[in-house]
Amino acid sequence: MLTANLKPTSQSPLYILGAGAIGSLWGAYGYQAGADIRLILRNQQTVNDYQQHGGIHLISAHQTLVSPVPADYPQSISTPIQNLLITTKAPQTMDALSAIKPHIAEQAVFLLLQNGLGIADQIRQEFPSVTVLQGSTTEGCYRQSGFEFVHAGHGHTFIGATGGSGIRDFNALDQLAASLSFPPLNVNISNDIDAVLWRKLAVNCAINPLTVIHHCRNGELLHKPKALAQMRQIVDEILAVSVALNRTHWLTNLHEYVENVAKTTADNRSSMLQDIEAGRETEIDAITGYLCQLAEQHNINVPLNQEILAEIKRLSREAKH
Ligand code: KPL
Repeated sequence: MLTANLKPTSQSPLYILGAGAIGSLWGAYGYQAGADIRLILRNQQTVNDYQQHGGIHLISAHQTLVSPVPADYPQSISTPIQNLLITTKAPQTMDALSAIKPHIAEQAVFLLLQNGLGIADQIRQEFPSVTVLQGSTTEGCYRQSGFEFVHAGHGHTFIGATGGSGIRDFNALDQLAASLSFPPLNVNISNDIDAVLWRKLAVNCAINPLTVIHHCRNGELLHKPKALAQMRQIVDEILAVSVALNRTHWLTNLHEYVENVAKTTADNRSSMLQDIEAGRETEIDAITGYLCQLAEQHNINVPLNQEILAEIKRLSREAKH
């Protein structure tokens, strides 16, 4: 049962772990809406740099918002963390959480908003008394530099309780969605968040690594015959895994869905392409790696996804040198 409310109040602020594009988007609009928000940055030096910069600068079509959202680093947190929005990249999540572990309230509520799957289960194992909710967003936002972000396109955000969370209290979820809908952001609840997350996984498996391999923007994948054929094979392999998992009702028109995301985000450089170009670790393990692991457990062949997993790991090692 969901007992706590992930609602920013003066007694329990909304902490945001991971001040990348999505965390900063919620931080900036939440601050503008008057919510009590605190960013958790990596260390004291990052907080100093952030304060010198004057906060988050969020550029959109109409304006540049400057939001001096209060920021902490793990050792400076002074109130127990009851409400936590986690927007770190998947591979950094467990380390970031372990740095703030002493401050996490026993009955805290976490909302995980990131690409990839598999992290929620790791969090539940490490923090068994915490309620872990999950979400998926198609808000388009990217980092221009340091603490400057561009809100490039409006999208949809769904949150919900996954099958594994055991939560049934949809009223509390509704309130939570409303309390995170800082204008112009719009958060809705999904009664089938597992399906939303699985479809997003398919999008990320079929688009992100291929933009790295073909070194192109999302939309260009549709105009390169080899890339388009690979996209379709990746989705076919996901369909085979879904059938083995009995998740066929999640998959209506999956090919069209994935291709449509490539079309509507045509000018985007995928997050994985940006990670590789910046020499950062990618989310491949939580995306294609997660799929390959499930496939192995169910004896399903996913040769192209396996090949792509190995290739991205190789390119990622190369990019770091
Ligand atoms: O989620 C994305 C990402 O880049 O991580 C997509 C939907 C592919 C948009 O670029």
